[in-house]
Amino acid sequence: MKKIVLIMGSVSDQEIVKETAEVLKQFKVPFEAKVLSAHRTPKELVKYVESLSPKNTKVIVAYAGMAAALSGVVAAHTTIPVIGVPIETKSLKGLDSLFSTVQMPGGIPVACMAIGKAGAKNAAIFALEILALNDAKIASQLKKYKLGLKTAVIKVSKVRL
Ligand code: RP5
Repeated sequence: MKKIVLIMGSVSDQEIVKETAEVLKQFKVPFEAKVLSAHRTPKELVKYVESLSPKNTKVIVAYAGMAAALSGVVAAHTTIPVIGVPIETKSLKGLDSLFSTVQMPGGIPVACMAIGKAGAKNAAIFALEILALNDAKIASQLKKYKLGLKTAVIKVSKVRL
């Protein structure tokens, strides 16, 4: 079983999930991705989440749109940290997904990221930051990554208008 597991509510979420996958590939950290829905395959979802052991899997990232119950249901069935990524929707621009993901009752936390691509990218970084607590190689990769972000801003900091 991989250290990071990505669960999306629908195959239609995969373009956003790819944003997480790209970062994890860049860091050469293996992951497993699954499509399982809180509403359409509830029993299969719970069976899968309960099969994950905290000894092996350190972070779960869940992606869902609309009445996005996925991350909450995942968190209800495990003690592995759960990161939620709200998927942007046509009707409510992802506010529906955001509120469904972020407004968890006390005791069942979900670390909710931003809506859409930025959230998916940050889910990867946040998951890596969790792994880095016990992995010096990932910690050093993250340091370099953040230094790269800083350098990119400094390069363009003198703007002639
Ligand atoms: C959610 O409903 C999924 O996570 C997806 O974002 C949304 C729409 O799913 P599809 O109708 O495209 O399968 O459960």
